[in-house]
Amino acid sequence: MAIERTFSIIKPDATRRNLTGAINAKIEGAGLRIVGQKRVKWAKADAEAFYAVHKERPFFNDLVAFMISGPVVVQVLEGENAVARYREVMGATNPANAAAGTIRKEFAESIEANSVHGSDSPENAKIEIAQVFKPDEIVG
Ligand code: RTP
Ligand code: MG
Repeated sequence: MAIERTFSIIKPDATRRNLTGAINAKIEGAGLRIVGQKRVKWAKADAEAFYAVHKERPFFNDLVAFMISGPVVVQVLEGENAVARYREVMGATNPANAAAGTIRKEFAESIEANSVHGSDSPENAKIEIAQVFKPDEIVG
């Protein structure tokens, strides 16, 4: 099995409640290595660019407002099958549907304020990582 990378965001609802460490413990406990990490405050243009794929969705404006409401922690995670593995660790988008033990089941407040983002494919992971990290900010 090839070592893969995925892109993660710890969202403003989680940084506000001081959950960065608890979420990182879940990530590391699942065998994923945090090979890049920085805490940033996104500008509106950053959030709009990142979520451009959702531009036509009814929740787009609310989502952008939420993502700039506080700091986020952006991360690169590395491990076997990292993209799918992290999606499992995160749980379903809506915490009401998330499995026991997942980040969203334990920590998410709502379908929007759902604590974390994770890339949905290896191709998108590469694009998202390149959007947010310089190569020398990732140390594998
Ligand atoms: P993510 O991209 O953040 O990992 O989450 P996801 O794939 O599970 O969800 P996606 O469908 O890509 O939606 C992106 C984010 O938009 C917010 N959302 N709000 N109000 C709503 O109905 C709604 N639906 C989605 C969530 O923050 C979701 O993670
Ligand atoms: Mg998504």
